Amino acid sequence: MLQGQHLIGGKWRGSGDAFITRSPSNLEEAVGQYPLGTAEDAFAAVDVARQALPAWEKFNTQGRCDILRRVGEALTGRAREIGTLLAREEGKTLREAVGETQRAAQAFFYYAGEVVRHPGQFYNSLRDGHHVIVSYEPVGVVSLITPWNFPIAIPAWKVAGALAYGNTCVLKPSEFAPGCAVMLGRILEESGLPAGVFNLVHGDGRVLGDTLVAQSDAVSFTGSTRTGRAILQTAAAHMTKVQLELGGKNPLVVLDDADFDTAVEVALQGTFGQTGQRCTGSERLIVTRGIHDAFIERLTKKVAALRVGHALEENTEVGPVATAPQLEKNLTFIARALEEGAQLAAGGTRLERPTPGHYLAPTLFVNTTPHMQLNREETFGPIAGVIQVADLEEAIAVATDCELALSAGICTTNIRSAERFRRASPSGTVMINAPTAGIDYHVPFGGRVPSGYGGRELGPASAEFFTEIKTAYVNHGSL
Ligand code: TXE
Repeated sequence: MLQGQHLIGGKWRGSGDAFITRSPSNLEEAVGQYPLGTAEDAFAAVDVARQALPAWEKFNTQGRCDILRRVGEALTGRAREIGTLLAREEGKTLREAVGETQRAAQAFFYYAGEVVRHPGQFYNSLRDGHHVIVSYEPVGVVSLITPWNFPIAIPAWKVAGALAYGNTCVLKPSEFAPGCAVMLGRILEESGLPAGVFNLVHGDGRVLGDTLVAQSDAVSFTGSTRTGRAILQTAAAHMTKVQLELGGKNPLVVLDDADFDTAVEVALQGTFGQTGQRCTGSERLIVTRGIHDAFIERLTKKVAALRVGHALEENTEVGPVATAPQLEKNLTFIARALEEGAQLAAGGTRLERPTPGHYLAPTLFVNTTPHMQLNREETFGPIAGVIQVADLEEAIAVATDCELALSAGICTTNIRSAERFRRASPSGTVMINAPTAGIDYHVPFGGRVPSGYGGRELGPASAEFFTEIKTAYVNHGSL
């Protein structure tokens, strides 16, 4: 069992109350033990991060780049080991978990490059004998609060971004899957990161959150919209800079002229990949009349054939649901959908496997309407509902009639329809003939309120969040 600890000021520590994580593939298997952090731990972590800030801000540029690159190399080299821990603790398949670790490594490589591409501008001034320099300085101490569904990729891209632009940070990983964050902390240390630049605290976000948000200069959060709102309130009271990546209820439109095989595959991947536990997962399948029957027939067969099982078994295509509350939530959505008259085409029940776990059959509902709970609130599981519509215009109306606006997709071979959809969608991410989930690290990612708040993550957008602008007027006199 992994013995995780807080990492505060270069010291691994943690005594007192502890919590244990269990594998959702086998609830009899304990995966890790971690200290249950207190507000004092959070305070201490922010404090040492603040002390480490002046030296890290001035740290040699090549040296900082080298450290991030070494972290990327270590994550690559240890992808299977870390992926195995991830799959055991969170429940996604080993293939998905190793892929996620490799993606985490790529984020470090990208940000290693960003260190030397650090932005800045030079302007001629309006005044004779002056010029203007615009520079981008670290925000300061950044708290990074992360969810369980991507327990290495999301911490990696937030930490790498924060460090690349000269910030120090405190990571608070999800209490459901903190093991990868411990591995990341060890790797950062081994890669030569000075003590106090990266700190790690474990525990209940409701206990640690207020201190982290109030004491830090900025907070970057990924998680539920509800928690995001709570963080925003605390941040507002303390004027902490804030970035929130929140939930989605992502529509995938399939038009009559879609390439049939592509559309089925896009729906299958977008909905059931990573056990459907992605903020960008397709949760509403909006299908036009002409293709509808054939599409749901093929999709139903594919969904029913998905192999659900232990995350570490080679043949498993869909792992267990990650947490007990999440399984409960999924089952509640299924029961409510049935009550509201949705027709079950596949799944809908828990599954028994040789080991006791949170196994749920991938679930597809057909004949659903836009007003059912299933189509209005984020389910965050291997569940989707199909809504039949007449044409592109009705598809757009249904797709956009939703508060959440993170990701949206369309399958069509008509470039005009694709472009009409791209423009009409309020979502921060639009996918054409590709699953609504699956993002690149070098371009901005995020959604509009209430799916996101305070600027995008990744790509050039992260420089905006992790830096503060300084505009300097230089009077050098006439030359
Ligand atoms: O999220 P929480 P949960 C959605 C998804 C899921 C639901 C609940 O719909 O069913 O959220 O998941 C920390 N101040 N998403 O309960 O509570 C917490 O410790 C500061 C979508 O796991 O938002 C954890 O580290 N922090 C999402 C992190 O916030 C607090 C991914 C996320 O937990 C806090 C995950 C507080 N008051 C869930 N309370 C996505 N956008 O991908 C909790 N935390």
